[in-house]
Amino acid sequence: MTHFQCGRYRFSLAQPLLMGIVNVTPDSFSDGGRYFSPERAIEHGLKLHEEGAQILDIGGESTRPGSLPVSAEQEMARVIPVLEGLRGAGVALSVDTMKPEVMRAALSAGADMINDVRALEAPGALEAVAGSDCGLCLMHMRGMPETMQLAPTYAEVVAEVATYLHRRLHAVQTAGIDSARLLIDPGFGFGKTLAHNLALFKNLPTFADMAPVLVGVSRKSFLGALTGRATEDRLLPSVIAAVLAIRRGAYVVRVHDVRETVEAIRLWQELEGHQLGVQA
Ligand code: 9MG
Repeated sequence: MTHFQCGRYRFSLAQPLLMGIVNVTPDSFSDGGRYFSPERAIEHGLKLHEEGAQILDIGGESTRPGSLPVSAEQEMARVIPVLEGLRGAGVALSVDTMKPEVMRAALSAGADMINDVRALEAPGALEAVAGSDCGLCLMHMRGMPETMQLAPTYAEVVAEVATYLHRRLHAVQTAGIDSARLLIDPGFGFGKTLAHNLALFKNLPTFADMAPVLVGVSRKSFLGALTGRATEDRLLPSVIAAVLAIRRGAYVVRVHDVRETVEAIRLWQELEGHQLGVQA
């Protein structure tokens, strides 16, 4: 495979991509709900695009540990105006949702990609996306956001996550979806302890051998556990982790701080002459 098919866009797999986070939730994880109004979210998305994001990930339901679900209507009311406002901006638009109704509405409003932390497991999700050419991210999550961090356990985390993602890739391809549309994601922080996250990070090349990989570690609590830094003070750990993820084979990094991450990736590529997928 040479490219990632993502709605109106066809991205080469030869260079990593930056996905900028546009949360449209009142309690959102690390930006304190600062972009909750559609106008502010659109402005923020335009800024992230100018800074170098090739994809914007718009989310109307928090997936932070302990968060409660919202209705499909509420989620659509948050996401669709932002999607419409950014549609002409020349950037690929992803919608972060687990709900088939929201997927359908988002695709009708022009979304290029669906980022599903449930890997299209909800009844009707596969059917909602099958007829389009949108990009898809299939993420591993153990449990659901409300309870996933209570006591996550695995006998062998890397093998279990890899087996799950293999199964989901198979199910999605069996439904007739072209593999050029698919990304996989081990789901850092989604039902994982610090030790699980570290094992998954170390083994990113295993996942990169299966399909192009998306990694989301930006400002996450496991970076706080490793550095002692509070959420608002995790820029440096987030940027370093993004560069290391790419170095270990990640294709897309999902980040809050696009400008700094772009700079760090460029510097790393200049200094080491590394291309995508090359490890130490
Ligand atoms: C929505 N969301 C929050 N964190 C994420 C992550 O790590 N990966 C993906 N695909 N989505 C995420």
